Amino acid sequence: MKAFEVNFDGLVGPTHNYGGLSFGNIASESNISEASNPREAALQGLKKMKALHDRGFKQAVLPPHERPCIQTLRDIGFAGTDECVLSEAAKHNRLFLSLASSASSMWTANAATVSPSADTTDGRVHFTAANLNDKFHRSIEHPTTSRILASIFANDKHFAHHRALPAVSQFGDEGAANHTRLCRDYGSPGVELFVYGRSEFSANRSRPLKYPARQTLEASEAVARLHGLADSQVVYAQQNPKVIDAGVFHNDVIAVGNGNVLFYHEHAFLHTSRVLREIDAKLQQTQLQAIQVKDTDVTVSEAVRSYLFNSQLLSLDHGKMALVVPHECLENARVSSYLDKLKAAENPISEVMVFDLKQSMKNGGGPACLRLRVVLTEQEMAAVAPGVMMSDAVYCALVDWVNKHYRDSLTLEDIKDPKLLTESRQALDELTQLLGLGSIYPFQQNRSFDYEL
Ligand code: SUG
Repeated sequence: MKAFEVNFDGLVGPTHNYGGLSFGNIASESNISEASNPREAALQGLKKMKALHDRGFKQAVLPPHERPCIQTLRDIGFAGTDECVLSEAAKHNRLFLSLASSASSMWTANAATVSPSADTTDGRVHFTAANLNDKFHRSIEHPTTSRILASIFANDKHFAHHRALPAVSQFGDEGAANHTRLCRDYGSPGVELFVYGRSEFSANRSRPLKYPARQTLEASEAVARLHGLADSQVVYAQQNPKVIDAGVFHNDVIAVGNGNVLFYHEHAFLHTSRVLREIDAKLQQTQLQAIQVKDTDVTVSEAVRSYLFNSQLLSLDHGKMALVVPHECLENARVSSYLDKLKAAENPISEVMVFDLKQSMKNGGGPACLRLRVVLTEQEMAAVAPGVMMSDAVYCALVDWVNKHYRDSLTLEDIKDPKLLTESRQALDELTQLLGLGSIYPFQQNRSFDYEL
């Protein structure tokens, strides 16, 4: 069956800001409280989507979440009108306001884990929203994520939605940031590689010492079970605890896969040769092409600063691939010269595409973080809500919408202002109409949603 990879990029929200909330994510911690530019952030993301759409890649958009999330502040005891909740929370502890206001839903690689229909026992595309349990500001995303995914992929015949895993650290799940699919072509059964940082219930005690390992083996196994993946199609690999301690908070900061290619740093995994052998043995009708980057070419710290591996690896014609990297990769001479070498060498990567995503990078999110990959057949694609698919018209409408509603400078002080809440809600309400999504935000129904599938 012919299938395509569709990249669903997160649209940056009108309250994009730098909260410094992600311990273990060096960029997030370093840019705390710096003024952000939400308009520029959204336009940078849209420019990448449009450029990839223009090149013939299938591109779609996921809407941002409402921030500040008033419901979160109500959940921790602030009451009264929305304006009251906002000002009381800010007065009590600015951190609460910051936690309820993070830009983090824009990194849709963390929205969910997705298994294509070619891999699942019931022949449907399976989605499990990520509980993002390691960080409070991210743990509040999954109810809205689930509503958004359910409204875009609203067809039981083709799509199965699972609620997020239990909200405890033992089942910490970071979604597609720790999951890669390798295959001969998108429509044939693939191998799903789940990368975890620690195990809670097994005898394996290796884990990082400084920073948290967000993804557990138990969460990865639970997602594979929910999606109906056969053992013969799944590989579990442990992230090297030392790289987590060096700032690799998600596996997609140190490795990326596409088709039969795995592009990774030599220190990315524990027991690397065993992992590669298992992937290769489980791949059907093709062989794994492993492209290993040596520490002597690019160190882990250079990889973390440049986000070389937080790239999108996209299939071109004739088995070739393009690597979509952030501009930071050109700013580091060694990474830049490695990329020249990579293009010239004997391997499928023949092109490097560079994008300016600085507003996202300052929070630790590169090109790969900004997109959720969904492999779909033609029939499945026809069942997707059409308004979210990128087109020239959708791009123009979204750019106009951003220019109309977004500010060009924002700090936490501005987020306290109830005027911004009203402004953002107006913008998001208009957006759901523009994308044809119906009511996905609590404020649109004037009540809080209790999430139910
Ligand atoms: O979870 N940053 C995100 C970045 C996510 C990147 N995604 C992937 N690697 N797939 C995180 O650490 C920072 C928000 C703040 O500090 O305001 C933040 O949540």
